[in-house]
Amino acid sequence: MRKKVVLITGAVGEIGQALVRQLFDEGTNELLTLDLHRMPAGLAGQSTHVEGDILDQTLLTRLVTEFEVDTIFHLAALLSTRGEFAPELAHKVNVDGTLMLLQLAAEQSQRSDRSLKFIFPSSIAAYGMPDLETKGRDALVREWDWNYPTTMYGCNKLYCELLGIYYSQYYQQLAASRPAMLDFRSVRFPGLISAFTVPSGGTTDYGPEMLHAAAQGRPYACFVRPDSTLPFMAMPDAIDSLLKLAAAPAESLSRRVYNVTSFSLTAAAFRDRVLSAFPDAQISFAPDVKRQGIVDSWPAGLNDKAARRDWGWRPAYDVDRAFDEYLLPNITRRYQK
Ligand code: NAD
Ligand code: AKB
Repeated sequence: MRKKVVLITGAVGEIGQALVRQLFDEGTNELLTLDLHRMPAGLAGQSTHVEGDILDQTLLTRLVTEFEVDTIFHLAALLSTRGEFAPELAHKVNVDGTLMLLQLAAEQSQRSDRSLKFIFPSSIAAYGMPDLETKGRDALVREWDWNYPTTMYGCNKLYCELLGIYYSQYYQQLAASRPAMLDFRSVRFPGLISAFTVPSGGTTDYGPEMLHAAAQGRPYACFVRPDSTLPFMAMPDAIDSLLKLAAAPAESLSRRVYNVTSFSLTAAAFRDRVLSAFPDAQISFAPDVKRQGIVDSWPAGLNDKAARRDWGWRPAYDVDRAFDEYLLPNITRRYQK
């Protein structure tokens, strides 16, 4: 008999590491993880880890022959800044990789006659605000507003959301009889901030980078203007939202893609919070016109009413709690060691 598992792709990344830790701590020990890289020492042994590429069809086929996949958290991706330097590669990993996994999940659902859950983290990158005036005026965008991304990554996310809906609702729609379809669910995340890992390749990275640099006593030149505003969320809330959405009864869901957010703040307010904890930190602003353009196209805040109503989403960490109880104490301890 095949072993039943939860599959996490991109498991060595920031969200992946936090998700593996959380699921393992909750006692979900049947975890199958896949990433280009090996698991860091602290997480080794918490999952069956496979070092490999999600674009490797032979590998994916072997995995579903060996394991009965119950739920997929598909995290593997190239993020927004990296995607602008390698747009075709980003498309391959972000779109082709997702398509392959969706097809495989759809086939598994049909074979076992049971809806396999496919959880997909989308992003504020799926939005594209036309100008700063509109961004200032429309401070809480809804899921269907401004779906005009300006990055390859944002285009990939928006299209993959649609592919997920297609595979859940319309795949093989002309066939005589249609067995179980996969159950695709997605959250659109703001910028995430972890106390335990440092991001790379994203455009919201200036927030966490500023914080981690200050805690290490390193100077930091922020690549956006002080007035740049984006929504953010502490990593424990991001993990909570993925698990809550995965656990929600299907009949309570009125959509397949949900905004989730916690707090919005300017880069200057971010710096002030960092300075209040690390008064000697050297933080300057040296905006990079191109990355600034991406940040300006992303909304200042998200309307997450649908997630709150349908599956009880509520962030546990508002801005004060995120900094005072999660980020600052853990980051300080991390670099004191
Ligand atoms: P990350 O860059 O830290 O992790 C991504 C992981 O995917 C890396 O470990 C990388 O090795 C792996 N990966 C890349 N290409 C791969 C391939 N071809 N095969 C196998 N593994 C591959 O990113 P993250 O912050 O952990 O993000 C995880 C997911 O959440 C991504 O889909 C990202 O788009 C999404 N997301 C993240 C944020 C954020 O602020 N961190 C916000 C919105 C959405
Ligand atoms: C990025 O900046 O690319 C990510 C995201 C918001 O999706 N952090």
